[in-house]
Amino acid sequence: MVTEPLILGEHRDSVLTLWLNRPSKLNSLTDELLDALCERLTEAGADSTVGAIVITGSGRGFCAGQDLAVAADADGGIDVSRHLRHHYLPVVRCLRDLRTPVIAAINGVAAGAGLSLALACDLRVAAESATLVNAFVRIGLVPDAGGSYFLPRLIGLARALEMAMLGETVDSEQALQLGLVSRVVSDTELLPTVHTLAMRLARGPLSLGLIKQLFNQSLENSFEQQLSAEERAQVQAAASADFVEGVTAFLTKRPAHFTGR
Ligand code: LHQ
Repeated sequence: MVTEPLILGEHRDSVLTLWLNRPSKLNSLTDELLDALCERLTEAGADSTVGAIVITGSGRGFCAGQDLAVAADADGGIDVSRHLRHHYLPVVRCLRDLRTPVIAAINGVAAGAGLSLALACDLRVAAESATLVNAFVRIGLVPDAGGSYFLPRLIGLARALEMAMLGETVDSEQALQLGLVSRVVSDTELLPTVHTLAMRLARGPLSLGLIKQLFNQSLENSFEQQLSAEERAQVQAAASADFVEGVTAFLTKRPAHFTGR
């Protein structure tokens, strides 16, 4: 029997699009799928021809979180720590640590750890028909895979607690209002729109990676620590060929052509 790859990929225009690919189970997560995703992300981070990454889902769902039917281990129990430490956390850390920008193209339902995965990305664009569910509480769990970290930081404690404690389905319009996603587009326009956005990022300057790092650090840092971090990042940015190009382009009134160096 030919088995479908758990992750499908397309590398075009300096953009790597990755599809979580278990459509009959709404792309729910298995250890194997998470490991395959981690491998693709790590490879992409080391590939200078990949300027931006898009994560989306095959079929009608984005990702329904852990596959609850296969979570049980050989002895019938669920070793949650093992799943988290060895399979989920490497993916979430990778998404955060990558200099390459990552966009979640939320094409359908994002639930449980599937929502956490989307929250760990740098930008989120939703299709009109997409829904977001902090489903953990519905099955007696707590948000994991970074979900309890990202959600209050993205939408504030009060809204995050409501979403996590009630586990209600949030539609794309509500998600936009909450700030969970930054754009909503029609279902058919989702991938073309996100591809264009990703191409823009892929053609961006070296400072994009520094901006990602800086803003993520800012959530932990004091004001003084952040001022120092800004200075360090700016020194690096100002030493880049892209800065020279940006200033030259501005002064000669032409568009800048960045090379990511
Ligand atoms: C699924 C799933 C799924 C298996 C849909 N599993 N089959 C936990 C444990 C260990 C370590 C790490 O972390 C975690 C954290 C987690 O992520 S816990 C899981 C959190 N996710 C959920 O609780 C979501 C469960 N799914 C749902 O509530 C619904 O399926 C949603 C609201 C996502 C979508 O509803 P519908 O659009 O009505 O679709 P459906 O329910 O009919 O699902 C379609 C198929 O996908 C169906 O299979 P079938 O063979 O009957 O057609 C579902 O059983 C399957 N599926 N989610 N998480």
